[in-house]
Amino acid sequence: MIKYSETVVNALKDKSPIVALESTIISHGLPRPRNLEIALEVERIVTESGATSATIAILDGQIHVGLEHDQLERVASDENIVKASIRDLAIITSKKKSAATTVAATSHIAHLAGISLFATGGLGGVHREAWQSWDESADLLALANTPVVIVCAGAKSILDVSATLERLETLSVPILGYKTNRFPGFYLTDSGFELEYRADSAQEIAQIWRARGDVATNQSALIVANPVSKEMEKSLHDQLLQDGLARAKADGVIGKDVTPFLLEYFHANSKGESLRVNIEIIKANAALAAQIAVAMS
Ligand code: PSU
Ligand code: MN
Repeated sequence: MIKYSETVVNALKDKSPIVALESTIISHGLPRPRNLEIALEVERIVTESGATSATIAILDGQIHVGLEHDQLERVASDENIVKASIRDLAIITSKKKSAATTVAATSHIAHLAGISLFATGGLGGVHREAWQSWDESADLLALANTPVVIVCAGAKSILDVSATLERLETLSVPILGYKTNRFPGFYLTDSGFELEYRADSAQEIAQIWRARGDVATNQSALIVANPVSKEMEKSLHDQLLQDGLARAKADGVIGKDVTPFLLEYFHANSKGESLRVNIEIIKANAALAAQIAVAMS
């Protein structure tokens, strides 16, 4: 059911470290044509850090774990590629369509493939005014049900971060700040919320991962929250967020279009700042995920 790239097949055979990477960030989270360059660079960082990269996407109904260059190029350049979450997987494969996978769908497939490390940018979560819209990312439920270590820069700041943290607590999803006790805010180093626990090395994270099995709490994800080192200017961030949310409301943007719309709004209006930060985030997360994968193997 899954088609593995040659390098991923070999890494699985050798039981050597592998890092899964998502594709929605490429197709719906970063502007073309820079997205391809960035995706390649992120894969290179994983390799240089001693692990094998496995970018996950669906092409013509086939689930791919590890993409060849031309396949990655398709994901990056095809304007009609859809964003697929877990509920879409069987529909996309049956209809032989192509799709980029979200955090939820990517972690689901990574787990199916026997890969336990996953690097992304920012998690999905509870949207602002969710009490009216009921808009909660499927990433949350996936995190509760999928045993992968997910390295991210916290939840996207476009979200209701407080509500997202409450939901993660309810869903029993553990969070470790990497060298920090503050929950990162994606574009911002600090979302304004504290984390109870931190880890200061890849070895410590690997040890906590193993300890979960001993107490039978290894059915969920383990979130490693890695803050961006040079954040976006706070006043610019807050202004764009306010304007972007107002624009989304005025334009009637709903459902799975909300997140791509807001990310695109930031990219179009921040004079390159949101892109700079987003690139830094995914590169740093890929490198850290590879270090943890090495420590775990
Ligand atoms: N993080 C990024 N860029 C992105 C996303 C995350 O830096 O584009 C994507 C992920 O695929 C995540 C999705 O799963 O946004 C969340 O979408 P929604 O809020 O519709 O669940
Ligand atoms: Mn949603």
